[in-house]
Amino acid sequence: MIETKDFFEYLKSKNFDFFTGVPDSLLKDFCACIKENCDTTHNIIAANEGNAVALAAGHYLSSGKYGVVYMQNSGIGNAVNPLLSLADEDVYQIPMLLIVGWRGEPGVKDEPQHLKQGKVTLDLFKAMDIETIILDENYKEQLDYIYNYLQNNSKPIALIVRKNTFTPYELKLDENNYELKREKALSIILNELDKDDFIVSTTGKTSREIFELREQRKENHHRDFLTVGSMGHTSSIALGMSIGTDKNVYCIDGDGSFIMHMGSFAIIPTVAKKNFKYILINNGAHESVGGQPTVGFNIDFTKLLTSLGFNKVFVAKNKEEIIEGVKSLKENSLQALVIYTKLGSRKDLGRPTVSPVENKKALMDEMKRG
Ligand SMILES: Cc1ncc(C[n+]2csc(CCOP(=O)(O)OP(=O)(O)O)c2C)c(N)n1
Repeated sequence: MIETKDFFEYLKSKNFDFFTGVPDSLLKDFCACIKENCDTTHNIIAANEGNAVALAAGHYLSSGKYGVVYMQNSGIGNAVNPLLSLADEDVYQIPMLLIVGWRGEPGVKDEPQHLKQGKVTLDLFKAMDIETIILDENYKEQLDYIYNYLQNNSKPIALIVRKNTFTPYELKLDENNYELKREKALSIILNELDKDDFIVSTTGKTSREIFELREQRKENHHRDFLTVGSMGHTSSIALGMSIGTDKNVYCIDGDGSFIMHMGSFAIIPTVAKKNFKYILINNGAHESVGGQPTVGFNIDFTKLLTSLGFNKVFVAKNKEEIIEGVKSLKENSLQALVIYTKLGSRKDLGRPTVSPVENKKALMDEMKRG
């Protein structure tokens, strides 16, 4: 294993002092170390990985310094466009260091949404003509090489990080004082929904908790679409689904996910039918991957969503308000319910035991039944 702080210090000694990216569970300790040792102008938690590449490019333009972009390999897709049409050597030739968590590495057990991404990760970089180095104990020599490479090659280079590479580094969580944890909020929502409602739930622990709550309630999973991957797209999946059915489709989103592809909310009110119901669980953090903060608590969702065309935004901070909020959502207009929750989840939280394809088939059969 690599001592996280030593790695970080060595990076700094090589003049890498601008960090940006989206947190990742596999890079949790490295991200925690950056967060604890950089101010908010030297570590920018970006909305998505493409934004992070663009931020690093901008930083290079003004300072001549190489930015460090951290991401899970799931985020490569978000980054491809600015990597190829901005930083690439055929375009602006902007050097930067990408640090990429390798979920789904072949031969290492992982969840279904990471398998294909893990298998093609090195090939994707190869196709983009970006050199990859797999981080190991010789990290000092590797970083020396990378620094020289960036000086001589004016293009990005990627350091790929395997599972369990970094030693633990504690993140001081930005705790809040809201009353309920996400799982409790979800269980209240499930109590209030009708039997024939559909749910599309977001990436990370929200979907895992909904799965387990259904098990506890001895209910099947046929009306829940668990968006295990494709972070930030839950609202668009729900929108597409709601257009094809008259049943209610409840999107249960997270603040990190909302922010990642916030642009979809400019479109939703222009096309959503009355059966599209939006619930946002706002804990001000990327809780599922270690609790790094988002700007979720800086956003006035009532102003934002009503200005985009939502008829009403209901804010809930306790059980009674959630119950009232779900009742309000059932009205015949485009509404959102924003629930403020505290951090934390069960240590023994499991993962869906139904495969994505089984989930999809059961849901589509249920749709046909109406
Ligand atoms: C494109 C992409 N980037 C990063 C991740 C890693 N990831 C999984 S869940 C998650 C946090 C989601 O935060 P939020 O929507 O606020 O939900 P919370 O975990 O707080 O419930 C992240 C960053 C991912 N799955 N996909």
